[in-house]
Amino acid sequence: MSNFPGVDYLEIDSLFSEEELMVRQTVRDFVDEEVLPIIEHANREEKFPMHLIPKMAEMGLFGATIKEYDLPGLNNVAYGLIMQELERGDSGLRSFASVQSGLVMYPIYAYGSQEQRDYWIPKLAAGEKIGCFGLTEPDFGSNPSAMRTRARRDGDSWILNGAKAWITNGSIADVAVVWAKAEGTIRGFLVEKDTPGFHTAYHMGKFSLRASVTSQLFFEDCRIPLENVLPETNGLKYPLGCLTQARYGIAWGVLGAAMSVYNTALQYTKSRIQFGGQPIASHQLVQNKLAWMITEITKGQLLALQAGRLKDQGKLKPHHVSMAKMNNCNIALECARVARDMLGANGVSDEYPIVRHMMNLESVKTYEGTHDIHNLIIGHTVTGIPAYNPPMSAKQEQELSAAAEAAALAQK
Ligand code: TGC
Ligand code: FAD
Repeated sequence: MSNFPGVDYLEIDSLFSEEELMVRQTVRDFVDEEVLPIIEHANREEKFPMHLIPKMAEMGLFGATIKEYDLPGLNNVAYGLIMQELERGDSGLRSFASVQSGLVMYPIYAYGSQEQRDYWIPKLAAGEKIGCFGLTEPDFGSNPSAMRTRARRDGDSWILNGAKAWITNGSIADVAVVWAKAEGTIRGFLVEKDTPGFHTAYHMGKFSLRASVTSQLFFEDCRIPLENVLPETNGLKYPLGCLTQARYGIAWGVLGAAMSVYNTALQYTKSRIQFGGQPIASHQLVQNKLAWMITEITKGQLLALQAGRLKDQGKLKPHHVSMAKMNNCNIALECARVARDMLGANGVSDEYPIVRHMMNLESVKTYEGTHDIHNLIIGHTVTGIPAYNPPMSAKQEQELSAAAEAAALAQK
């Protein structure tokens, strides 16, 4: 049974059903028993704990909201609580589950053929097969519409060329859901591990999400059979639709990391004695930090919960998810930074989970749409004016083309 007391300042537990609380407790126990004892080592060694995959699958953590194929068919709040508890362990573990469920099973389930679903969903749910999702490219992250990866039709196949960057699970995946420009539109392709011309490489030297595999994907004349195209995909809204699923899970997940750092800082400051024999928690400045953290976590819980209830009612919009993802990542990272400070030198040691969460959250704030991109999405919604790509002045255009000409001359 978990020792984690939970964080519930405002009786938010009273808003969860018995089933939701039971799911949370099951994953909470799993994280305490199986994840916390090994995670600092995995983080140091830059290794994803592969041995946890069968246990997570057995618990029904992959595709947990799907009702078919004997999957749990949980509601979205229970799904969110799973993400929260996994990320209390480590963002890498939650990332694995997010990608497998939200970015691989979801597009196959929502946009795939019956054959694709029947083949992949049970295997991915059982953890027998691992998936990854390739949207970002070396030159295009926030703006995937400019992607360079191309597919051209050749008889009964498509020929795929290009590269993807920063792909979670890339080098350990059996199947990559790859987004490419395919003769005038964006389509999703299921690229299997041993496809000739498909290679992967680890992103080395990450100081964040070290217990998660991140890779580059390369496609050189990869022949993809027609039956591996996701038939319902036709435009950018299909990959963006997958992001809405995963971003929703992140909005819950990061609360778990925030709870972990808050709880660690609370316990530490109540026992750490400085000046005059009093624990540092007795000082007003320290209490101010704890009060700020628990207030932000509580607001984040309410935001995630309302998003979950709306999702279950079919009313959740992508811009709602942007607010929850953006706010909750931001407050979780700020909680980790404040908690790091409250532990003094011990805050930078992996004897405590704080610095690991802090480094992880730097990535989580960036991936699935950066903090600023989500602000722009909210800004677009409230003003009706998209500000992603403001028009250039004539002077800026001249300067840019002069710089390009100078660079071309320098290369000659
Ligand atoms: P825009 O013209 O706004 O939209 C194109 C079409 O898509 C629709 N749409 C969405 N649909 C579903 N869900 C969403 N979230 C959607 N956002 C937009 C939109 O209605 C439109 O539909 P239609 O019918 O008119 O065609 O597209 P844009 O090119 O102007 O881009 C807007 C912008 C900047 C918001 C978008 O490109 C964006 O979200 N950029 C951020 C990219 C991003 O988040 N990448 C994440 C990569 S995956 C990842 O990080 C995984 S981490 C995994 C882990 O380890 O957990
Ligand atoms: P850029 O888009 O170059 O942005 C750089 C900075 O410019 C940011 O601060 C951004 O907010 C800002 N900026 C950009 N455009 C604007 C604008 N219009 N206005 C104001 N500011 C702007 N991708 C996948 O496809 N699949 C994965 O599985 C995946 N996993 C990842 C795992 C990790 C550990 C990391 C770090 C990333 C992962 N990503 C993945 C990539 C991630 O989605 C991108 O890093 C992210 O979308 C941002 O893109 P970028 O890094 O190219 O930054």
